Amino acid sequence: MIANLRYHCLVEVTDNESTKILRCTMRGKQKGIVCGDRVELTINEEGIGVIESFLERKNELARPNMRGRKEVLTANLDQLIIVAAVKPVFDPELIDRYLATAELMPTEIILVLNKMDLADDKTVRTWEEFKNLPYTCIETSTAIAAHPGIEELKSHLHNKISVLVGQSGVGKSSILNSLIPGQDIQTQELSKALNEGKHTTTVASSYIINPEDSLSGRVIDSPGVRDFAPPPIPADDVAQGFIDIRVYGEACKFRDCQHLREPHCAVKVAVDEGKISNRRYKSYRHLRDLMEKLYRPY
Ligand SMILES: Nc1nc2c(ncn2[C@@H]2O[C@H](COP(=O)(O)OP(=O)(O)OP(=O)(O)O)[C@@H](O)[C@H]2O)c(=O)[nH]1
Ligand SMILES: [Mg+2]
Ligand SMILES: [Zn+2]
Repeated sequence: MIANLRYHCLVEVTDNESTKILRCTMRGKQKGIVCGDRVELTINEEGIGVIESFLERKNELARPNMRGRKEVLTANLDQLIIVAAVKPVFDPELIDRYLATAELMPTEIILVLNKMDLADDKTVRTWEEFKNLPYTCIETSTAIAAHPGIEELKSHLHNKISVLVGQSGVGKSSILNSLIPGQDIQTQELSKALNEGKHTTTVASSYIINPEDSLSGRVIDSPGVRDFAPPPIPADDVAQGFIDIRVYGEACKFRDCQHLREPHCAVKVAVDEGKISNRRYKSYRHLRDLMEKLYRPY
């Protein structure tokens, strides 16, 4: 499924080696399908597809909705490309939340710092902390003609379904335009978008990097967010989403240590010694607090 446009959706259909995009209607239960879903459909007399069902999902990218329930954004992903930038604002805690979500799905992760042409020292220092984590980190700029970092990013997309996520205005759609020249995906000047308080990309849509090369990979562009969190989970599971806390936590005295006030906590020691950044530890505490409020075990 390429995109759910609310009243209909676009589905990529392949038969006998040829691939086309079919406009389909959904009924009742199928309204919940999301970009990345695999669907079964029939074609009616007018040549319009009707979604009959969707197949079981390998994984889901989800977040809490306004009522604190799980809302699925996209499905069946191999990789999350978490995009950050100095403008509109560099928000490392948001990156931590995407990282935790990806670790818990689980899925592979790439971190991108876009708008390197604008980067300042403070942002670069915090970015260095992320580079100390065991993730692929790529620095890009779509504003510089040579598009630094884009070829490197492309080399990680082969044969995978990846999704671009991050704050509104960090340049997700611009990155996709650099990856697939000629697609002309809509992007918007920040001042305009922010003044009108709206996001340029409004629905998640999937693109093939190179239609001639079936192994080139696919990338889903998704609408930007202001705020993000993993879907509701027990607070005690949050540590699993922080790879540094998870690794140091193996040496804690208590197997179920939550790294809060327990004695002989290896995570607290690692934070004191600067091996885990204090900022990451704070993100962990905040996300735990949030999940304590959101998660209802029924
Ligand atoms: N200086 C600079 N500006 C950039 C860069 N990449 C993108 N921009 C600009 O940032 C603005 C927002 O880019 P978009 O690609 O629309 O951002 P987005 O993340 O897709 O935003 P949403 O669709 O709202 O989530 C546009 O004006 C782009 O031209 C970059 O590397 N450097
Ligand atoms: Mg966009
Ligand atoms: Zn501990």
